[in-house]
Amino acid sequence: MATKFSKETYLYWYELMLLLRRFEEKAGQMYGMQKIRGFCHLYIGQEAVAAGCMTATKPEDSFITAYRDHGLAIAKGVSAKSCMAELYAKYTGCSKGKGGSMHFFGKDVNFYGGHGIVGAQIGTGAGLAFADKYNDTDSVSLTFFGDGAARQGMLHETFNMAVLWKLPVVFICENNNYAMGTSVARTSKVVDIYKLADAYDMPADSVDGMSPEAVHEAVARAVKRGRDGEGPTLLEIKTYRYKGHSMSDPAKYRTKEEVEEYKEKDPIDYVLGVLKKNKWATDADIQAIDDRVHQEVEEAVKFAEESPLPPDDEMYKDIYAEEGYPFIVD
Ligand SMILES: Cc1ncc(C[n+]2csc(CCOP(=O)(O)OP(=O)(O)O)c2C)c(N)n1
Repeated sequence: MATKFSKETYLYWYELMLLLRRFEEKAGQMYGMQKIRGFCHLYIGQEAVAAGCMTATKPEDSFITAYRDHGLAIAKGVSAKSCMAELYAKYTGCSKGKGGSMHFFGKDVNFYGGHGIVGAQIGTGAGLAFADKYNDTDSVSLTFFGDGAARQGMLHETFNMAVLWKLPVVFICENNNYAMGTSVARTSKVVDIYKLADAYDMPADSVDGMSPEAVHEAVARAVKRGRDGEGPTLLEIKTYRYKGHSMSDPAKYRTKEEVEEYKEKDPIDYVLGVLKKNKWATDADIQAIDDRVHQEVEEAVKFAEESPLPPDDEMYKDIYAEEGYPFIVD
């Protein structure tokens, strides 16, 4: 079987996507047991986006996304342990237990969140790219958002400035067909989101988000434009979430057949098929990967269970960047 990528790349994709899937399945299970509370938006089904973006970028490149952030955070290198602890609101979490599911963060690995206001991170992502350009680094900002966020004013203002200033940013719309229960077609007459770039004279592409290969190729092209000083690109990556919008979504706005149709194209099954057809992994090799992933997730749960809650005085920390602000003296 002819493949575009190496054995090592497919093995990496398989293990990464399996880790994201198993982490989230476990998170869903723990949510059902009320170990995890509050908001929780699962990424299951969208893993090929994270996989393709990882192999097409360098560790120095930054990622910033919305609240459906577990997959991208773990892919970028925020540990499964600190992510699970964050879901449990524990002090050892990646945001000290104060952010929860929607606010994962890992500055040391250039993961800049985790944002709950739909569309807000689009401007911040362009800001990261501005900093890269200003500091004359070689890095690019990957700024992710959903199809619902594509209808926000923030996107349009940011696209305009990013093109004008030739910022090294790749705007990635993870189009999973729905914004909560609202389909793309119900939010605008323009259903091909990549076409929004035309208004700003920005290059754009529509990408198969169930294929890590297609994601890698499109992101690599866009990242190269950013590094070469040619400015931003918009990628509309067509993907699908198998689960509801959040944990409390009966998903009545779509049919079971539609969900099954996408599961047929599951990226983890696909990559496993490539590994098997090329005899790049024996059953024992696959089992070893599955065991490793299982162990990492189990250790993450144990770590979260055994970690302490944040101390009370933590409530007043990390609110303002400047010590003592807003300088109220009594
Ligand atoms: C400014 C703003 N308006 C509304 C909401 C409520 N809200 C939370 S998620 C969501 C849907 C966004 O969907 P999309 O951008 O497609 O992302 P997806 O959930 O598909 O990943 C909405 C409207 C919000 N958080 N922020």
